[in-house]
Amino acid sequence: MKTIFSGIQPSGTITLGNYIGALNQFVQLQNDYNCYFCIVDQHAITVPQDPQTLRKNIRSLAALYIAVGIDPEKATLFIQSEVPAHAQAGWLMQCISYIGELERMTQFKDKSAGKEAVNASLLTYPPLMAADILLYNTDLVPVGEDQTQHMELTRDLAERFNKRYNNILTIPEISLPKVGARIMSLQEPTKKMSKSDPNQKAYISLLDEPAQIVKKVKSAVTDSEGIIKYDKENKPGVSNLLSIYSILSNKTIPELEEMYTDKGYGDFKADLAQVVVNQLQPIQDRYFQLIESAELDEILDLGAEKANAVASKTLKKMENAMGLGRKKRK
Ligand code: ATP
Ligand code: LTN
Repeated sequence: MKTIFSGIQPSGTITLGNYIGALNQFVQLQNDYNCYFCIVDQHAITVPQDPQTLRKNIRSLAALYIAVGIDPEKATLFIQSEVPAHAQAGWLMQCISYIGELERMTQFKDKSAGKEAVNASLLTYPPLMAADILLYNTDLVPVGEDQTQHMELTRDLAERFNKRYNNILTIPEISLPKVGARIMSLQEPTKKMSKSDPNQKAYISLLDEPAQIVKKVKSAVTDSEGIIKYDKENKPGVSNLLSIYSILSNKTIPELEEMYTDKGYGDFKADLAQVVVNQLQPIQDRYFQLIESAELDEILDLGAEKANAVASKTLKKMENAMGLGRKKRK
């Protein structure tokens, strides 16, 4: 069975974009692959985080993974900082990375732009991501479009390691979702929906209450044409809403266009809001059962244990190949 690894940062409450672009794929994939899903808290601290909020977000993300349908019997769910091999292998990966290639990453350029003091970890974020993936002999990494460049670097680092030391690392492939790889902001539909957007009206979080969802969908930016038609270029707002509607309702976009030929944006948005509320209701119910439960801790303890067993083995192999420490006496 092939292996999948993916991670989400606990940098806020996950959005409908994360759900459609990432989590929803994870739920499908867990049936056919040996899956590792990680809460990458060490990546989250590459930008300032309030410690109490971070703790809350880590637990909340864990509960949401389960609430959307990740089955801990099928997939291994764990917190990155609870498996020490990640930081250790991250260091090894840094030792074979060049500053030049790290400075070329667009995420580094975006996140460091205009800042006076830039954390070194923002630069060394990709070698840690490479370590996450390579520790599990991963074949496939399901992510959204924005992670393509990091994935190319991960493959380069693995190939470099294999050439320089020993052929021990599996070279992973990226897997992009066929639909919904990029859900757009409700307020600026030419920009990606993002959980760290300062404008809360720009995204729907998986934990928004029904009244908030109705309000956010109602105030989503559209256009003055009043026609419900998919046209990404000229009608980015309506097209984004149609994509969300289509993915959540299993109706095709032409079917939806047909359904709303004689109706206006008001009816369309009211129905869409209801579809979102209905989709999120069972997720939220499950979330609130889990969030304070001992069951969640058991899942995460077991996940860390399973991840640790695999990751520490690969780490040992890497250290041996690089000549670190001492050779064990027989
Ligand atoms: P942040 O705002 O903190 O940068 P984010 O919302 O962009 O976070 P990440 O934690 O970086 O989310 O990403 C988690 C996963 O969700 C990744 O695989 C990413 O590619 C995917 N993803 C994020 N935003 C979207 C979106 N708008 N549409 C589709 N997929 C997305
Ligand atoms: N960089 C990713 C999060 C991430 C990740 C990973 C994704 C960290 N390590 C390993 C896949 C595999 C992001 O910002 N979405």
